[in-house]
Amino acid sequence: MRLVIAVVQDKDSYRLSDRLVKQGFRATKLASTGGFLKAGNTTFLIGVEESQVDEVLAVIKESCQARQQTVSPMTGMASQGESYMPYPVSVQVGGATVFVVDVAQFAQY
Ligand code: 2BA
Repeated sequence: MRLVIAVVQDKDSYRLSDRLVKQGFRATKLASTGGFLKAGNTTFLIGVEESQVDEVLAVIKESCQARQQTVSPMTGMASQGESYMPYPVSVQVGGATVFVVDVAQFAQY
């Protein structure tokens, strides 16, 4: 078994969870926060058989889009005492950031 962990933008989370359910995949959504932008995002935990990983990755890929996001000087980089950025910086936020990990054991009680 594999655990697919996908960090996606909040804007894409409804579409992704809808498609996962329609295609018969089980998933858990966690509210999360990006370390860099300090903005909310959504982390999906999706437990699947190894043979289903590619299908899940395809659903994630088609449900999530990359967007440009502007980091203002007082958020992200400058808010924690890091070097001051006097002007807004534009960064591209995925798509989705995906990890696929081996599951040593799976149980439901
Ligand atoms: P954030 O950490 O808020 O990062 C948002 C975007 O800011 C990133 O988009 C990237 O374009 C940029 N960025 C992040 N750290 C940077 C840095 N040190 N210098 C310059 N630019 C930086 P994505 O790479 O698409 O990441 C989107 C979100 O996925 C991240 O939000 C974070 O929540 C998660 N993520 C990305 N890589 C990760 C990793 N290796 N481990 C855990 N979570 C990760």
